[in-house]
Amino acid sequence: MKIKSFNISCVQPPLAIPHKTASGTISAAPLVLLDIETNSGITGSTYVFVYTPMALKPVAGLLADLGGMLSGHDVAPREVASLVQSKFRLAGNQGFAGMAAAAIDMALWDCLARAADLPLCRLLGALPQASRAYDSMGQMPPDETARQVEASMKAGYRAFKVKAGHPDLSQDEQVIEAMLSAAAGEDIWLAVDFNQAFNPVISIDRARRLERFELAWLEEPARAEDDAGHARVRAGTSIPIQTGENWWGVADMQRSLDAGASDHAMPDVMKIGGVTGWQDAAALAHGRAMPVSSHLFTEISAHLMPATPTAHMLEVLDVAGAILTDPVQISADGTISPTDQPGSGINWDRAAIEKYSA
Ligand code: SMN
Ligand code: MG
Repeated sequence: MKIKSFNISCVQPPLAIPHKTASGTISAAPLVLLDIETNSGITGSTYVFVYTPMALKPVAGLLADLGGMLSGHDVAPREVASLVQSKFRLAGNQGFAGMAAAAIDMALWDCLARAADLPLCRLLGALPQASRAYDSMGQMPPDETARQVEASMKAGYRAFKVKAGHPDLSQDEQVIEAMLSAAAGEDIWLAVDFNQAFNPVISIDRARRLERFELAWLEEPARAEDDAGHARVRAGTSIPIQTGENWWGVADMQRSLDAGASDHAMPDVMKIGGVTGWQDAAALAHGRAMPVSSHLFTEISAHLMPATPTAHMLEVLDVAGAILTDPVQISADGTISPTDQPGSGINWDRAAIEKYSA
């Protein structure tokens, strides 16, 4: 099967709830959609979430150039990944180049799964098992957060993550207390995300004040690239430390693990290098018996987690549901299953794409 052409489009569907973090607010989801047509009539599809509308054109432009370069090439994701990386060796494989490379990788794996008439998880040798999922919430006032928890619990969630890092720690404590009271009587799983907002000294002080809540993890308590800072916070609190959404490829992950930066690993399937990069990351974590949780990209992550030996939690923060015909659904037991049709769970709602075209 050979690559024939790339079809690229940019959309900005609104988020159901604007997502406020300690490092910025996201109210719409800037997505670059990629369809890779092959000479066998199979088309593989994916999207990349590029965080800011300013990234839409650069990533789409890189994909257009790469599409021309890859036309006629075999649908062999690992080989294509190393070829694309070689093209950006001098410029750098992070940022927009990394986003474009991951889009190609995910779309090629979607091609392979569709060509094999298999859900991606089965192509990777796994069964379509359900993953325990958590509802990932932005920063909201305590009462609004409580309302969200009640609504999510009705849908089936028993696990939540909230963006902490308010200017005043008491605000974080009030939000967490509101969540726990909204879930009163239920044994809920709760994690907190600082989104790189504090230096290690402040994070340690805040973490110690939050230990009474017995949180599942504290995420990004230092700058993403500050492995030593993460390790310092990890040594200063009993709360397990989570990080990884900003690892660009497994080399970043290796450095972080070598520094003892965290107890958990949370690769982002785009930034880690697509399905190919995820497989390498999953193996690295497996070697250290380190729990692996997903970041965004719920649809394809639902296929990757069953193929991840130390799979832990699946994040649900819906950025693409508005443009898909079968957005992921939480089950009554708080889990999410991969789609059981061929591919990685990406089927476009063309009318919605038109409507949200950016
Ligand atoms: C996050 C970061 C960026 C966009 C959305 C959400 C957050 C997470 O760090 O872990 O979900
Ligand atoms: Mg995070």
